[in-house]
Amino acid sequence: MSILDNRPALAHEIGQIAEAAGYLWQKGWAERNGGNITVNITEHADEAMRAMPAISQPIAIGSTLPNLRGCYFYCKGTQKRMRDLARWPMANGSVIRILDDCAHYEIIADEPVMPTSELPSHLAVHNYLIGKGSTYKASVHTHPIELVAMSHNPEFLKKDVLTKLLWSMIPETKAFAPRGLGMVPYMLPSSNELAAETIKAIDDNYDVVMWEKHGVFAVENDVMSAFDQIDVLNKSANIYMCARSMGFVPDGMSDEQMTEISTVFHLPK
Ligand code: 2HA
Ligand code: ZN
Repeated sequence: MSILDNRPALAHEIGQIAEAAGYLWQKGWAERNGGNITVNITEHADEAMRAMPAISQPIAIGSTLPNLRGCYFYCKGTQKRMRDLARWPMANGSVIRILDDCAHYEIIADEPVMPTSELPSHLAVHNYLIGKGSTYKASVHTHPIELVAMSHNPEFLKKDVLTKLLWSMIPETKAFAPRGLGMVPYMLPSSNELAAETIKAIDDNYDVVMWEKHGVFAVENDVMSAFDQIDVLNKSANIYMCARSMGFVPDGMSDEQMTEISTVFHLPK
């Protein structure tokens, strides 16, 4: 018995999460238990699902998130591996229900797998997105090698320096990661401070934010779109590093060429 039985739309959604998890592993961005994925699946919560008994005690979120009342999330499990989640999503993640106090959740399916250590950031961001009336339902945190390497250079941490550099490597990056890369200074993983700074960066009009010397956090309509934004940004980082390792500083597209892309594709920046 699985919550996915007779729920083809939900099963498809979880299948997409599993597929994305496999890509994160294949790309080398998900060592051991690295990274996490949460998706707001409230739209799939039918009456039977809402009536399902909890299979855990109520667990404190660590903050009160008023917009999450009655919401349901699929969450990767803490200490679980992306490469395992790719094959067995319901043994390496679980579905949680936010309780009416908006400060606790309970696990409802399939197994009592405790959610990701980065749950404070993920849930705080979902709370923020709902409050804004956003269509975004998915958040992905991962450790993309080239982007994390670039975050070790203080010059790249200044606002939009890295965004501009990455956009200038290949036209698609600006078209498909059109808000660029926000920056969050180094903070303790899993902390509420990291959650608050992540929201600030997303609110500053970024879909993907860099957690300095750690990884990236992306939000999008669905998990594949979140993955794609990280993928195109990291592709640019890889092109930059390839050029540097061939011994030259890449030219980059000109400001005029990048403005043209924004005009032709009606991009937000
Ligand atoms: O879930 O990546 O940031 C493991 C992590 C924590
Ligand atoms: Zn991490």
